[in-house]
Amino acid sequence: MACKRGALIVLEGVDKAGKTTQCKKLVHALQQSGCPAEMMRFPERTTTIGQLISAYLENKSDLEDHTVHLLFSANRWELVPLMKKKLEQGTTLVVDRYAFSGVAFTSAKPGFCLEWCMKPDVGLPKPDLVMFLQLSPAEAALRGQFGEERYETSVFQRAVQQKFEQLMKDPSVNWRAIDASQSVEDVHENITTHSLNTIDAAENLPLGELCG
Ligand code: 2DT
Repeated sequence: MACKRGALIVLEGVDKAGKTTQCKKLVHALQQSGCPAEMMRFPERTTTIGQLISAYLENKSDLEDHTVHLLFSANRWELVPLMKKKLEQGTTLVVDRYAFSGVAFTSAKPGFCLEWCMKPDVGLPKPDLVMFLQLSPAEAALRGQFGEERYETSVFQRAVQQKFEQLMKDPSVNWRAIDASQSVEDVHENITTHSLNTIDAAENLPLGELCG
């Protein structure tokens, strides 16, 4: 009998919302409950393309805005064969940022529209669930200073948040808003419940593709 596929679960949100912590906790909880799960993140900085992106984010290099957008997308495409293989083998993938960050961050720059930004990611594996960790700019500020990387300013993060809000209106994507102002454990419980439901449902559904 063919094995049931894993689910593609994405966590998105602005900086300081706790995405990485929650991804790690979710993978651990799923594994503990006997469900094969692995974490991935985008950008995946270890590949050749990922290294170009990493240097850009660390302000060690400058790249033209369209170019870097396409590199972020290429970084996802280069991992698609691996993602599909794992999902087919029954492993659930918990992904820290995906195409939605790509669109939200680039379209927050002047001169970019959502439509153009979405095009390069059309056809990527579609997540079975995208959880958006919601945190107001005021609450984010209480969690400490932003880091040193490009994009880590409160003005830019506010613009990104607005773009995410626009993206969340897309009914073709299974969005769930998660209140990230709760305690780490409460957020974790909430996320785990949604994920387990999604993993059950995804077993019987084909993997979709992102549309424009
Ligand atoms: P972290 O490694 O701290 O998550 O920061 N970004 C991410 C984009 O601009 N486009 C993308 O496609 C993706 C996935 C968000 C990575 C930074 O890169 C931004 C923050």
